[in-house]
Amino acid sequence: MSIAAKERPADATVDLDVLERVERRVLWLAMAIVHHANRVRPNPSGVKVGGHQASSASMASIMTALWFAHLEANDQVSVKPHASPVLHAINYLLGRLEPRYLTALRELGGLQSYPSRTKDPDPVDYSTGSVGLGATAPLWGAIAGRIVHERLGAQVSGRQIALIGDAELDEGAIWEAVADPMCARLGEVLWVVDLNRQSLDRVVPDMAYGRLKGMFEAAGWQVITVKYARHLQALFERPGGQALRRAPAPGPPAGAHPRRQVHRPVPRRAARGTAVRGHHRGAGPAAPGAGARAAAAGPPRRRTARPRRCRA
Ligand SMILES: Cc1ncc(C[n+]2csc(CCOP(=O)(O)OP(=O)(O)O)c2C)c(N)n1
Ligand SMILES: [Mg+2]
Repeated sequence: MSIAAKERPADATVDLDVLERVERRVLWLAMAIVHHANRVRPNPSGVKVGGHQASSASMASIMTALWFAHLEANDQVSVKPHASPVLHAINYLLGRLEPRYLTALRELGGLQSYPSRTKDPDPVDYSTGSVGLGATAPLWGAIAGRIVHERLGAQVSGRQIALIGDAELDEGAIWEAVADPMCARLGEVLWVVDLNRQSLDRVVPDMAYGRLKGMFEAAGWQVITVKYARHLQALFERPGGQALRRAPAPGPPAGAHPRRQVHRPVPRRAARGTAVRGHHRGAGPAAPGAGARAAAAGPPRRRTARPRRCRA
C-alpha cells in the first residue's frame, strides 16, 4: 500500500534529495529496531532474539523508493521475510505504527519476525514468513484479480509486487510458478530480487546470476539488471572512471557480483516503450497491465511521476 497516492497529482515530481533523507531515516530505524531487540531490551532468559540488519540494509533504498515515490493505493507488495524491520520503519514514518512497537520486535504481542497480515499491528499486504510464498502470492493475487474482473465485471486495479531474497530462489515452488505460461503473461506483476548474497547467516557462495537470469528469460519473463547507482555512474564519467567500471566488484568471486534484478512477466499484450535504465537506488514498479512501462531506474535529479492506467 502506498502513501497518500490518491492525493498525489499525476505530474508530481520526485525530489531525490528528499527521498535520500527519508531513506536514511528508514535505514536508521530498521537498524535500531533490530539493535534494540538484541542489545537494549532486557533479556532475562538469555535466549537469542535475532533479526537481520544486513538483510534490511540491502532493501532500504528499494523500499523507500517504492513507498514514498512509486506505489499507488491499490498496489500490493509482499516483503521478503528479513526486511520486515524496513516495512515497520516505513509504516511508523507514515503514521501507521505506534512508536511503542519500535522496541518490540520479536516480543510477545510485538512486531513479528517476518511480515504477518494477522499478527503484526501495522498494514502488511502478504504474510511471507515461509520463504518462497512471498514470491508467488502476488502472482495468485494477480490471477484472482483477473478472475474477479472477467467473471464479475468488477474494476480491479493495482500492481502486484514481490520483494524477494536471493536465497528464496532456492524454493522449488518459485520455479513451478515461473514455468507456468499463465504467469509469464501477468503484466501487473513485478518481482524485485535482492541479490545481496546473504542467506540467513551465511554468504551465498555462488550467486549464479547468469543462470538465474537465463531461467527467467527462458520462461518468458523480462529481466532487468539494476546494479550501479548515480554516485558510481558519476564517477565513471570522471577522468579514469572507465577503469573503475572495468574493475571487478569488491567482495564476491568473479561471476558472482551482487546485483539487484527485476523480473517481470512479459505483459499480455506487446510491451510498448519498455526502456529501462539500470539504477541501484530504486527499482520502480512496472505499470499495470499491458502497457508496460519502464521501471523507475536511473532517474534524473527530478523526475516526473507518470500516471498509470489501472486495469485488472
Ligand atoms: C520454507 C522455509 N524454509 C526455510 C526458512 C528459513 N529461512 C528464513 S529466511 C531464509 C533465507 C534468507 O535469505 P534471503 O531470502 O536471501 O534473504 P536475506 O537474508 O538476504 O534478506 C531462510 C532459508 C523459512 N523461513 N521458510
Ligand atoms: Mg539474500
